[in-house]
Amino acid sequence: MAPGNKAAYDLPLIANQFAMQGVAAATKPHGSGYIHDTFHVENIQAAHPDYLLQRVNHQVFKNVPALMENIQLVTAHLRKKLQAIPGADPGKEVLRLIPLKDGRLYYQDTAGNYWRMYEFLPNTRSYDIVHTAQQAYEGGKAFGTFQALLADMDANLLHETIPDFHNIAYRLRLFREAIARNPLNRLKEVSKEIAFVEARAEVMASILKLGQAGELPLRITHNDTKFNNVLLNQQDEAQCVIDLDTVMPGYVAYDFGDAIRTTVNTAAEDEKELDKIQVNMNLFEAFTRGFLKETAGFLTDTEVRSLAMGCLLLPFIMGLRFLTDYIDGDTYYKISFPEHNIQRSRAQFRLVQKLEEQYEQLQRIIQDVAKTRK
Ligand code: GN1
Ligand code: MG
Repeated sequence: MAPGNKAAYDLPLIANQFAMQGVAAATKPHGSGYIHDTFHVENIQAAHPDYLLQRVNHQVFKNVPALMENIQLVTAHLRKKLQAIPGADPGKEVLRLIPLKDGRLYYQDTAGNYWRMYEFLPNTRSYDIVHTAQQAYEGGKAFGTFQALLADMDANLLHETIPDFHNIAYRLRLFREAIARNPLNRLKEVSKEIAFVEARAEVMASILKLGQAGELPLRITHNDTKFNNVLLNQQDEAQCVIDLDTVMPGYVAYDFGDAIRTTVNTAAEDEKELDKIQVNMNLFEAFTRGFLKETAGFLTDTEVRSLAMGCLLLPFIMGLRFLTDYIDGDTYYKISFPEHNIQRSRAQFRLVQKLEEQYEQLQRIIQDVAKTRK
């Protein structure tokens, strides 16, 4: 059965393994993630919260126990930090894992699927496309705060849930291996995209090189800062950063760049009509203001200078991964139609081009905002 199809699983039985309060009424598919299957569990008893039940994709996250340990550690750290901030509300601002009745962090069903549960955060919403400067600013603040709150966490405690996740040299190697295999004979359709990648392979390695040379500190980063991974409240104020699966050591430009990729794009991540893809510079400035408000105090000058490059690298790396998956026969991302991955890739590469045209401007805005914040 298709993943995401709720008929595929005995959801009431699975939900019942967890130490949830109240009584599960109904479950329905939730969200727009490309990796896991997520269900909203409604509670019959209004006094108790709703829940999110997730089937973890263990093809992608090969060590689920390690992944769950990370999430436990990160949420505990965030909760502790928020408790010390006057006015903060840890109950709303950090994800809460619901353990099994026996205390373990995940349930494994008879088919070998891994399941976990979170408390559902009511009256929140996420945006696949950002519309207002306020939303962008709040998103920047949320991811900046996330970065700041984790700055004193011991990175050695964390497992690397997907090694080399944003390592461009690794991604290029997988891409070239897929080209050599060409299992579905799709290369002939993607020659332009391959040329696009090769023309930029060198320059896109600049953040990695700076890091390897010791000029960029490794920090604990989120690594999946798609804008829809921050929940805003009804007033469009940032409330909670979600999707903590890839929290691990990384460079700050990765988080900034992935968030910008999904904030400034006037069209969908997988837009078919490429001319609809434009860069909204007002949203860029607003996100940057929010992000640097929380982080400029501790980022190094080299890190601040690397942020603009992150804005090119992250859409490039996503386009590259979509393209690789297309060549490989769509084994990684969920797709809704056969050309979905190549359409996603083309949309991301168009966004790279648009951001390249604005590079000087991005850099100038970042520098101006950083100056007023330091
Ligand atoms: C995946 O599952 P989701 O949608 O949060 C992917 C990210 C990509 C994103 C592209 C573990 O995230 O790296 O940026 O799709 N996550 C993983 O939209 O590969
Ligand atoms: Mg994710």
